[in-house]
Amino acid sequence: MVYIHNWEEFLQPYELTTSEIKLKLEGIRKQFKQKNKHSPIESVRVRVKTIASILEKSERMDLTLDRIGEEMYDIAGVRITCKFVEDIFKVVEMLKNRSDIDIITEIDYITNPKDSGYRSYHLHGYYHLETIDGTKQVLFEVQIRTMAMNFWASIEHTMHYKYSGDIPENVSIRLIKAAEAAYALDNEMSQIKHEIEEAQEHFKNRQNQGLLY
Ligand code: 0O2
Repeated sequence: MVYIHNWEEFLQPYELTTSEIKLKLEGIRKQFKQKNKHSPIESVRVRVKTIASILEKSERMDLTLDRIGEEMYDIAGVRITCKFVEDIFKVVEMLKNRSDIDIITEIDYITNPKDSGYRSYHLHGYYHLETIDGTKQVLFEVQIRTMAMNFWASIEHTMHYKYSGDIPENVSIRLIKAAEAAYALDNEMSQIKHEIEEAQEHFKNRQNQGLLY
């Protein structure tokens, strides 16, 4: 059992990390809006794992205190939702190119969904947190998904609690089908967006050629 003498002190870097990342990502969204451009980031939610959950996971992973900071990558969690699937990959590139973050792992559950039907893009990385004792590398996880994927994941997560992790087979099958339906909706929305953009481009070109008034 991991013993932490001062939880407030232990959790503070994670609290600061999530707050700073949220502020910065929301700043990016505002910049896109100010320029009248589509923002790949629709919303940002953050959470720091509860003490009970950290203790439960450290038991399960058989972690000692010194290894928690190195191996428990989701104490600081960031969830970014996007309107379109293609936005997810833009956000991944944006995060990889930041100088205040080092990405160490990426898991693409969009191209390779989990057996449950779960889709999302996960990144694990270190955030360079400025503290009074210098820069601290704080491990964090970011989950990037569309609004439809997020809707599905939140319902499925609730089901896990309802059935204490043992979802009946018929419900699991319906959830897998629902995940496919959500993905089909995502693809349809991307297609519609693409067609609207093409029509707008065509209209602009005709206007520039003086064919439209
Ligand atoms: P919460 O409450 O969202 O934090 P582990 O982190 O060890 O439990 P693992 O296998 O190391 O799990 O990582 P994985 O599978 O990438 O899962 C990490 C997180 O992704 C989960 O955290 C969920 O948030 C989400 N996730 C993964 N698979 C599913 C799924 O099938 N359904 C839903 N709804 N979410 C999923 P936690 O700690 O499980 O939950």
